[in-house]
Amino acid sequence: MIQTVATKPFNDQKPGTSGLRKKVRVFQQPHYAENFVQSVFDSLEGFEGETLVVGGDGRYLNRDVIQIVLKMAAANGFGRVLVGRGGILSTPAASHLIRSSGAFGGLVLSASHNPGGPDEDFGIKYNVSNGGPAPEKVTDAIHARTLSIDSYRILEAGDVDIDALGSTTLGGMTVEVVDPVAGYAELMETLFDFGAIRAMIADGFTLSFDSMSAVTGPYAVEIFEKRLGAPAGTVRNATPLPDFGHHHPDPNLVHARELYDRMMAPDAPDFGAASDGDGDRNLIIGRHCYVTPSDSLAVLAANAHLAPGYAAGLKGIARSMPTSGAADRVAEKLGIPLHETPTGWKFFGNLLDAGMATICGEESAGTGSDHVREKDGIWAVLLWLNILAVRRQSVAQVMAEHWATYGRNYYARHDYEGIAKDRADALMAALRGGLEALPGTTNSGGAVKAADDFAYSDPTDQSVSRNQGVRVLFEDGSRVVFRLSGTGTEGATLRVYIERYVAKDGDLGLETGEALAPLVKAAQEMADITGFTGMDRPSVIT
Ligand code: VG1
Ligand code: CO
Repeated sequence: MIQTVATKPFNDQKPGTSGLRKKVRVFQQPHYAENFVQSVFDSLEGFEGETLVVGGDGRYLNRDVIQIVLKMAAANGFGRVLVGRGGILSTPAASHLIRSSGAFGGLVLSASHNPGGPDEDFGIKYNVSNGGPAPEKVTDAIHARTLSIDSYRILEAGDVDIDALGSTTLGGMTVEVVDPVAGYAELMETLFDFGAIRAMIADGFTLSFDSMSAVTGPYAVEIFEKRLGAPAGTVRNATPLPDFGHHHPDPNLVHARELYDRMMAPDAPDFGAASDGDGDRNLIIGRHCYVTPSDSLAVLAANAHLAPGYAAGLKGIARSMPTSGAADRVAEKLGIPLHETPTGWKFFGNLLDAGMATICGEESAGTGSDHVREKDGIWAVLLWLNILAVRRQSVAQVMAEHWATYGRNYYARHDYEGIAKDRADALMAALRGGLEALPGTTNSGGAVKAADDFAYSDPTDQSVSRNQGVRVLFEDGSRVVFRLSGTGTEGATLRVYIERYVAKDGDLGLETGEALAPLVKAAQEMADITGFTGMDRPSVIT
């Protein structure tokens, strides 16, 4: 029986950079998840009888919210729901499943790189029929609906068994429990030369992949160990756990420290990588050679043609504004357009749909292509492996040649976490207020050439997104960018992105901290970070 349940709006359900993310305890309030799911459905038109995809990264609350979604989808008139077995679907696999099944859309349950568990984070994100995160006009409509909602519809029924493959019915709707890995692994085989990678591994090439007890475990074991022949144990922390084994599933130099240390050890494997909670991010570390995500994007774009799926070349490259300009130089050399978008994958969807870009990336360890409409961690690892298998070089050699060709963009991101929200807002307001006066002045970073608050006009639908981050550009091409995170669930996080370009005949072998020190100082001077936050150093440097 379909129940209509009376409810009241929650005033904190505005989707952020990537869906709605809150503490688990917030989601556990009566009606909280239901309100949001109903608000999503209420913002859509024409899904009667259509297919919805549901799955998540296995974190705490995943199974409970899946049952809610199934019963609400049935009560709202969907014809079919595809759910990953055990409630598991990595974000890129969900994107692929939406596309390959012709679904109307999907709900991805994840708080991505945020920790999981009863005291940690949960999230819900709606993806549209192209497989990508809902664009801003949809998330704005969802938010508006959360503020006026007064009831939701849910089927009164027992829980569906989501651990056994196959079909059942729920009210008038079909529920199909699908293998979360198979379709995705097959897609990967169409893009990359698995034979060449397998031969490289058989020849003694060694790799280590850290799934961080998050969603990529089953995908990585199937692909790297079973299909590519890497020895058992190549994939570490391979079982998705509801609390990620108390780890923070963010593949950066702080939280993937174990991998970093292994890759810097004398007996390091040839190649190391890690992914995040929901499998859309990637960290690449070669033997004794860390690769910044911005450089990784540039290298992948420059070499993508070596993989079968990209042999015809790229149509364009897109990167988020704070991502370094390393990819710009590759686009220039290839003679293809470079698009600069705001932070968040939702801005790449239109460019990919329009065939204006093939490869996209963000400095936050996200890279992907037009094979799906999300960033894709395992995809990036496979493209790296395919490139190494063809070039028969180490990661360090590939990087050295890349910089010798294009120059080097020294790059780091400094995060100041857990700032009181009003202090963070005051810092940004002061910075914005001083922008006009900056050009023509000189500080520790050098002479300021230009300063603005980034606004993006989507070339496909002319929609405009403003206030996407403050950028300060220096005469020598260096850059400092400031923005507040849109994925956190506690206080505010200030992100400061620092970049310095050194041409190919310059000093390419500096230590990053040393190369960027004057710009770090300039960031302090311009934003008075210590004055506003009381912090004299960042909490995380990546
Ligand atoms: C962060 C990253 C951004 C990324 C987003 C979602 O957003 O900076 O590049 O797209 O997380 O990634 P923010 O607003 O906190 O800076 V994921 O892997 O959490 O879906
Ligand atoms: Co993620």
